[in-house]
Amino acid sequence: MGTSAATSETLTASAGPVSLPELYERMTLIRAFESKVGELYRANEIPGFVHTSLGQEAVAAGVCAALRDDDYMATSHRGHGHCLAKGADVDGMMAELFAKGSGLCHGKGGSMHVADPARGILGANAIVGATVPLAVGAGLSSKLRKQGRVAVAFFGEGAVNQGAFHEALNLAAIWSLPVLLVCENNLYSEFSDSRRMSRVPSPAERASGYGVGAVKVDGNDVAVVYEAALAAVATCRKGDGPALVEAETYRWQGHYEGDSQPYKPDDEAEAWRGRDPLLVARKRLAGHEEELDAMDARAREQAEQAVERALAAAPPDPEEAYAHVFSD
Ligand SMILES: Cc1ncc(C[n+]2csc(CCOP(=O)(O)OP(=O)(O)O)c2C)c(N)n1
Ligand SMILES: [Mg+2]
Repeated sequence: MGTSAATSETLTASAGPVSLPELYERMTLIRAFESKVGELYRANEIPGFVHTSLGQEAVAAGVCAALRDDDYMATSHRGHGHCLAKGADVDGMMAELFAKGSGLCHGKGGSMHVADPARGILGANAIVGATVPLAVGAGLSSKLRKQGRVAVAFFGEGAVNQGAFHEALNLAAIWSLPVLLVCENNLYSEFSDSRRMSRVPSPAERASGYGVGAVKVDGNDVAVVYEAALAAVATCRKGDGPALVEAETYRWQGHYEGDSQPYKPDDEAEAWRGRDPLLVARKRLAGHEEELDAMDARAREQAEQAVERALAAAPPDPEEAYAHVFSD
């Protein structure tokens, strides 16, 4: 596991079954999907709140590529990319955001509550820090049933100041659960600079207090994230979990779509745009520009079509207001 050693050659040859072009394809799909979502939200076409992860695509793509289809994943309010990377249907996701009956949750969840149990997606969740106990519960179930499934929790650096994170991490540690904690450190928690919220600058350092191994990686380099995730998932699968990966990244947009971000220094966003995860991957894949351009075009087309289908779809049937709401 390293922070800079991987190249497209070593990745294709040795890092794992998913190639760098495939990782790029997953990132460009997330980019296209969320760019479209942002545009439509600003045009008042999408109800509720929308939090995009533009600029953070490498974390979702790199981590989820290291997972099996039946592994569990829990995500936060900023979870579109994680769900798409874990295999959620693009049309079903888009329709869900538009609150249509054809949505993955029949239009009753929306952006912050997308779930797809068939793909191990336990759900997006707006309660900061809550993904960690959810994944720990799923990891415990996998361990007791001897299923070999790993449970991943995505959360932001703001969540590591929540009690739920610490309690759940401690339980996962003493029970050696197959749980991978992925902290997307994008520097901001709502409208505040997270670097002023703790004397401990790095969320990864918190893990050592619980006897849990952690790595901090460049979260804008999908090759690096993927390698770190493969190693951490292998640790969990072997029964030596949990593990924590801190991915250093940056959210390009505000906390939610519409936030004008007066709290960010002027030059910071520009500097991070120079580290655009798609550009970082393109540099590794120099010589394959045509192929990558075609992937970008296909992703944009897929997002466009998903929007058209969502707009044409019917809202949930009022007769079904109480269906899909409670579990048995
Ligand atoms: C328990 C709880 N406390 C507060 C909030 C309000 N809130 C929503 S998002 C957020 C910040 C989250 O920051 P971070 O964990 O870094 O995630 P990011 O938004 O950067 O992805 C807060 C405080 C909440 N939703 N849940
Ligand atoms: Mg954050």
